[in-house]
Amino acid sequence: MTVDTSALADILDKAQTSVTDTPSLADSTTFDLDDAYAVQKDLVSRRVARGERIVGIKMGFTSKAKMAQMGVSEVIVGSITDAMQTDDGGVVDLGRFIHPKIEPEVAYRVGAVVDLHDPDFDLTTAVDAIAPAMEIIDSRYRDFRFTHEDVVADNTSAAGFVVGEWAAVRSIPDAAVRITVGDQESTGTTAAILGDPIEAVREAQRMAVKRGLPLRPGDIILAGAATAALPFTGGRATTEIAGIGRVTVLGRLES
Ligand code: OOG
Ligand code: MG
Repeated sequence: MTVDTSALADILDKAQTSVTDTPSLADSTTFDLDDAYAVQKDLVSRRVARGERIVGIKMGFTSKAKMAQMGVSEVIVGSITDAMQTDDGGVVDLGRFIHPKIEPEVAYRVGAVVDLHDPDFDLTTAVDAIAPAMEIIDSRYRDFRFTHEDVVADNTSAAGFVVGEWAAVRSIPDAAVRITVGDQESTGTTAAILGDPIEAVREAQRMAVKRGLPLRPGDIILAGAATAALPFTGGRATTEIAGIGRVTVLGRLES
């Protein structure tokens, strides 16, 4: 049976734009991973049709902390857009989200035109900058309950992000990571991200080729959270990553 991926994208798009959760699609529909990436592609193209610009990709479930928190154990990839970005130190309107969580990320920047289809090409040689970052995830699924296929279809819960100051790319295989939101905190190390976050760039290359996602000069790659995500109901969220610095965002309910 063929799956109506457009109808599934419709459900997720409405959930996002109306800020209302939806039950897991997998509860009522059988669809495989290729279908899920087709739904994601449709969903992202609706955002682009509304004027958003794709500014990079995000990796998910690159750490055991995240896999354990969400019960999904395979690396996933999604797209991030300019509308999801808040400047470092800026204010994000939490009214845009259903039940946002925030997590620490390492961001890499693509520094050159890349040929993803050249088998000898190595994306790690083409990233020119690194920065501390945070991602706001906002699963469109009720209670963040989803299958691997569900979360891929939902563009990997992508909803917001903030990137700190870019610095020349450097190796941070085991740097301390600390995120605080009000009086909550999560700590870990960048080693939790596939042993070294640069491995997430390698994985990003493999997934971008496999799923047909472009990478252009200036694009951002989020390597995936090193710690479990924290609920973000308001106040200041700050992430500090040893050796690359800190990044902050203020969450406020404005709408
Ligand atoms: C899915 C997104 C996972 C990460 O950094 O591992 C992710 C979710 O947890 O809802 O962004
Ligand atoms: Mg993330």
